[in-house]
Amino acid sequence: MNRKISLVIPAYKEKDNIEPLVTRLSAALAGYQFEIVIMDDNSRDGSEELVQSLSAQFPVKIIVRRDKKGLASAVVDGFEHAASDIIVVMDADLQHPPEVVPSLVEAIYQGADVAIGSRYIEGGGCEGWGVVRRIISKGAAFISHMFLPSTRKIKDPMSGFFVIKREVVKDAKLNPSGFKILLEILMLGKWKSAVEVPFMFVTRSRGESKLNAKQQLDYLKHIYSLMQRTGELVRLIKFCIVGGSGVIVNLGLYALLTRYAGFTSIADISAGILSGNIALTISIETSIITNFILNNFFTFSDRNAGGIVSFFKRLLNFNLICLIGALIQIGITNLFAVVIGLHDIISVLIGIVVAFLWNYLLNNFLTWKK
Ligand SMILES: Nc1nc2c(ncn2[C@@H]2O[C@H](COP(=O)(O)OP(=O)(O)OP(=O)(O)O)[C@@H](O)[C@H]2O)c(=O)[nH]1
Ligand SMILES: [Mg+2]
Repeated sequence: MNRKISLVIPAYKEKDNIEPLVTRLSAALAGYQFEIVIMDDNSRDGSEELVQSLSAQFPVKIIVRRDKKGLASAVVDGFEHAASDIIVVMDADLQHPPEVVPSLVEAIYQGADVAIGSRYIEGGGCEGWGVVRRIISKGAAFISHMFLPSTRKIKDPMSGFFVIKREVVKDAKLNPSGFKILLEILMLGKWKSAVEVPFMFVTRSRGESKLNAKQQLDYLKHIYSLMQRTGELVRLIKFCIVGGSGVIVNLGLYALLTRYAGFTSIADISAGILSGNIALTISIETSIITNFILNNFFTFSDRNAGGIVSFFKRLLNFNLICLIGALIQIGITNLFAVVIGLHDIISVLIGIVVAFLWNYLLNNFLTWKK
């Protein structure tokens, strides 16, 4: 592998940051062979002229796209303008300290396919962030871990500061409208090992932030689009279908047992409550087992490796999660119907939705681990 490095840096109206960025990068990367590619979206703030004059002294160039297409698309386009097999992606506003770049690059030299500047591992952090921004950011990482399995091993999958080998993205169909480019790469790129290196996301001292509420909402759209493109949405739908089949098994078996197999109806109090409840328990447990088998061989057929022991371990896990799910459903339904006083049918529905999410996420995360 060629050891030369290309730095792809999306920039929009970052004129005041460009000179200190280029100087600090050049100092940090003395001893490395590198080029800096600034991907500008028609800032018209003098960035272009500035980079042209800096290029006499530093290995830097600026690509100006005349119609602004956004951050992620600037990075994807930047891959085409970068000449090396090792590509660094970082912001132009100095929130990603240039001095951390060498340790990320070294991680790649040592064999990692992706090296990520991480705010969420020991030694990393975010300078000057309030509680709200911290919660939003952690919440966003949590959502990604829950719904996008390939990001689970990464503590900071939304970082904009990372290094990749070119082959990771060579054949990947990246959607440049997504805002979080690293998420795209982790979900659609070809990689085996990823390493996180801590860094402090420092406060911006010049220029203005382009992050707004709309982009935070777009993040959810991005997650949805990635679920669609990677088959995770189909998995969720399969889980729903299996859940529906479980309702039929549960109801059907209960009806069979109480109508044709001698068990008494649960409503028939004169016959005692034992018989009806045994029928109910048998039918609930049977539906849990049929749901497990269908999920194991249909919904999670790509994650059911291992012998008979792991099969039964998964069955036990699934069973426990579903039982806790049922308790949660009862609790939530009571909370809304009894404590809050909502209509009973709506309360039951809310209970179903919460229990469904619980079952899906926990089983996706624990029973059929990726
Ligand atoms: N080419 C290009 N670059 C962009 C665009 N939007 C943002 N950027 C650059 O992408 C980087 C990150 O954007 P910021 O606005 O700093 O977002 P952030 O760092 O997540 O948020 P803050 O902490 O508020 O700064 C910066 O270098 C921006 O200049 C865009 O539309 N096109
Ligand atoms: Mg920034």
